[in-house]
Amino acid sequence: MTSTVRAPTSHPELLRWIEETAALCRPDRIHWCDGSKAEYDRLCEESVRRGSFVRLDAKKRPNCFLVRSHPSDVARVEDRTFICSRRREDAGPTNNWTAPDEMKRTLRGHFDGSMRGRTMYVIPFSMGPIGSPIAQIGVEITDSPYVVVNMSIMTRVGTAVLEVLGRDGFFVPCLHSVGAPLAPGQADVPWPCDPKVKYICHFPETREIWSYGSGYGGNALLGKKCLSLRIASVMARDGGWFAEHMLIVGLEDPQGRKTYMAGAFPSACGKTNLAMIRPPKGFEGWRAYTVGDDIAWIKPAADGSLRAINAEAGFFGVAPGTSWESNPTAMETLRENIIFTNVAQTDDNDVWWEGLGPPPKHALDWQGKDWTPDAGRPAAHANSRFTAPARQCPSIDPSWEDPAGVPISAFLFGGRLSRTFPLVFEAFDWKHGVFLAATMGSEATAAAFNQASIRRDPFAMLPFAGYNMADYWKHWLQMEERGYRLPRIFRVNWFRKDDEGKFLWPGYGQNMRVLRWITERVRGEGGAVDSPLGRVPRHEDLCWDGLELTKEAYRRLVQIPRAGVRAEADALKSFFAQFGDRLPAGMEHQRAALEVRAETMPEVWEPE
Ligand code: SAT
Ligand code: MN
Repeated sequence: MTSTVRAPTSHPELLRWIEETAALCRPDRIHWCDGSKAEYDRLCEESVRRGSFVRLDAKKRPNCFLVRSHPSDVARVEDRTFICSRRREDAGPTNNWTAPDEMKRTLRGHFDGSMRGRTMYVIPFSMGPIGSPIAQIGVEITDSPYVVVNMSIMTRVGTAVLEVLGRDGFFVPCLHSVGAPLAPGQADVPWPCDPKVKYICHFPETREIWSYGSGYGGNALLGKKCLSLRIASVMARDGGWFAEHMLIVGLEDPQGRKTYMAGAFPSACGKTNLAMIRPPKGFEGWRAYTVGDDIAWIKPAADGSLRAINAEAGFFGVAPGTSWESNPTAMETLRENIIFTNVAQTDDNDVWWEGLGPPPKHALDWQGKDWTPDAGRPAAHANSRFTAPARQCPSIDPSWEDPAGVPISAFLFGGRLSRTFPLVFEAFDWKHGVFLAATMGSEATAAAFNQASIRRDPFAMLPFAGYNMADYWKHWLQMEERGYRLPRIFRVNWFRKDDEGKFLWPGYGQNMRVLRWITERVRGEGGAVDSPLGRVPRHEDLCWDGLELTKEAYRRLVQIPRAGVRAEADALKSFFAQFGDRLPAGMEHQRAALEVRAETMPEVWEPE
């Protein structure tokens, strides 16, 4: 039987939902999370005693824990992710769909008794600074202590949220169960989950989330992709704002002028690295500040500017590849108070992952098995993660918790493209920018010359838009008609290669040269020339202090072959066709205009 507790709220709708859910899931206990440090410490300690968490070395990693997931529960499950709108067309061709009533029936069957033998935690949380006009409140019910402590880092949890919610405030109900009930006397496992059945379901019209069977990251921390992107994208469409899969970074020049930009990149394109960029040699007097690395909520302000908040309070970053060379800011952030998931454990009780530095002679791999460098398998899972409080990031922006948000001057969209697409180019106008963002993507395979097929990831939102992608583009296009001071739109590509397959651009901190040009463009200062794809800087338009990059090397970074442009305009035909008559006419106009530019351009376009 569920033992009763005094609820710290008198919100009738919330109380009714808790009661109903407890009756369905039948937990042994209910715990209302207050978000305190004492609660966090106690849950971690209990998890260590149960064998779910490993406490890392107190000197090397103070207050840090390592968690190993079930080997099958290591990433988001897109094929088990559903947008359950009333009408199938509203979910669109890029989402899985099931009718809401039917899905609820199925889910009730799985949630029935799913929390037996466990504690049901109630987590009131705010996405964005508590009380900010851009923030939203959610309440997650979960039977996973791992979820509770991760949510405490990634969001703002606790009593202060309930105070803002009051008696009749709006909240998004987020129901989660790992789907592993315990029979009386049955021993628990370190990472309970349902290895066979998983459902990550969104009900956009009623703004609800139900997640069953997984304990991992984006499947279980429901404030993140589920609320902040899939549900919030629908709320943003309805309310005239943007909920985006974007980092936010602020650049300060030596005169103290600050420019904020928001950027969307598909996974594995260095989003967290860019959010934490450090100015390179030659950029003395410049500073870069981090506002967020994954989710930006952007609303028009009274003065017509677009203002953005980081919806989150922490970083859930990919560990492999993070090092003192690639991202020293992240490395400093990871010193204490971190939850590591699925990385390797060294013999001195610290962590290690591929790309961190020389491998240890011996370690335990992400599944806790003995590992040596000649094991023939990675020590850390490729999707192993760190959960880190944003406030301890050394580059965190002084305004990162400003309830009014920071003003956005530029949008960046990037992918991983070895050919055709220059290092950076600016859209001709807003409509063209929306087209560039809608058609971005990364190479699926680096096949023969100009043949590599591009896996499209519009706005880096393909798995995260909670409604028809074509309607999402329409929403972006319509923003132009409302008279706001809209940011300029840029495409970037750090991944251009030469014919031998070598990267042409050093990347990482050197990307600051591109960001600096963008700050100049938005102030009306930086130079550029028109190309068939957009406005491209010439060699002399970028600052080269501290880096030797010859005019010839630069030429190869930005030149555009006609065959590549033709192939792009052609490939977009079938990409757009899947949206049928939901495709906004403006998108096809842009595609056709690109086709025309391909026909009139030289064999190879170059900036001079
Ligand atoms: O697992 S998360 O969705 O939180 C992270 C990611 O896959 O981008
Ligand atoms: Mn992400």
